[in-house]
Amino acid sequence: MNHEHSGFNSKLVHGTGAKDPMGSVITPIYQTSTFAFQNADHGAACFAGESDGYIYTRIGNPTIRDLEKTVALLEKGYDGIGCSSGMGAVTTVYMAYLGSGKHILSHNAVYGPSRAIIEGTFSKFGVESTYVDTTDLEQVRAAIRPNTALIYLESPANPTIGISDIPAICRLAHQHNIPVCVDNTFCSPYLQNPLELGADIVLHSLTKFLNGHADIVGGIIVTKDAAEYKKIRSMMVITGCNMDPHQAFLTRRGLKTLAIRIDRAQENAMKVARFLETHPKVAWIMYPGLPSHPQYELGNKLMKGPGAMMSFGLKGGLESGKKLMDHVQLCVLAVSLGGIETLIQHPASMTHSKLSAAAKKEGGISDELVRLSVGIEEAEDIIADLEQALATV
Ligand code: LCS
Repeated sequence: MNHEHSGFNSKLVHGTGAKDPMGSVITPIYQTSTFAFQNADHGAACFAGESDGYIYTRIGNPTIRDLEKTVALLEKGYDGIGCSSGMGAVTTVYMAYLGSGKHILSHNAVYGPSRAIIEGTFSKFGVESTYVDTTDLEQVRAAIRPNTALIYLESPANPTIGISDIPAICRLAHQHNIPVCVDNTFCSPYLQNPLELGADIVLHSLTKFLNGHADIVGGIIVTKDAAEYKKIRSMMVITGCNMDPHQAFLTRRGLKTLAIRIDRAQENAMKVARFLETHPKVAWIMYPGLPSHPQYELGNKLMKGPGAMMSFGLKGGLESGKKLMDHVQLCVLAVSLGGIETLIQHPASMTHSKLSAAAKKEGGISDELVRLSVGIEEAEDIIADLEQALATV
């Protein structure tokens, strides 16, 4: 059965509905680097794109294809491209659209390495860049240049949780024939579909919500149309940013419970956010489910739920934040996010530490900012843990 018109959970469980030739209910791990051709003509036809047979795992593999097609279905896109990691996906998109003399326009609070690789590496090959606060449409409008070749958004952004007006930015970009790519890692396709909101490309760090169990690193790109797909896929293949079949198998398994995990985690997150908002030691909090979030209305329009990510600052700044992080017992002091366990970390000294002091300042990645990824434990236990750790501050 084709699941194009099935509900979200049915798509998660059954994917494209393609049947395994051996009757295996779960798509098996095709742990092979290469595939035998039926004969010389078949081999030539596979390379010419005239047969859809498999050739070599860097180019394509049935376990990886199952994941790619399922995520494309969830993101309502043309097709998916699995990558070695989220950064593999980000870099593949950059490589496909940028080059000497071209310009990228992006948010000043994207995941640290997504900016650091542009300023530290792509700049060496003549790529220009501008980082603005894309939650302000006027800043985006003012930063577009004749050579802008890609607008790259992250919404909600890591780690400030700022929400950008994806439809308005896409309309503006398309007036200038500029493609828009959205990193949808913080939402997952369960909460937001950027392609439906007007974007041309969407990508994810699969390491986070889509796999959800903190046991793989992976990435994926989904495009709206065939031309973008071919362009990006050939870049992934030639740079060797491909997934591994075992990594794809685990991700496909984790993906089946995406919606029930997110439902549970965001229910917890709402309770944790309300607790932190009224705590006397908390100076500020950014969570899309709280009316105090500056883009609360916009978030409600673009996202089906507020998600499980939040950032906050304590009175007393960094020293207070360090005390909190050193005293949590149930929450784990670790980077990454979107897993079943609650994780706490300090972006300025951890995930975003490679950015210059100026870049951190303009992106609002202050020393006092602590980021929390709320898991699926009992909300009462998470709150009790934060409460006892806050008591030490
Ligand atoms: N995009 C976003 C929004 C991310 O948060 C990350 C990783 C990536 C891309 C890159 O994905 P990866 O290569 O790690 O699969 N974010 C991390 C974080 O906030 N803590 O640790 C990793």
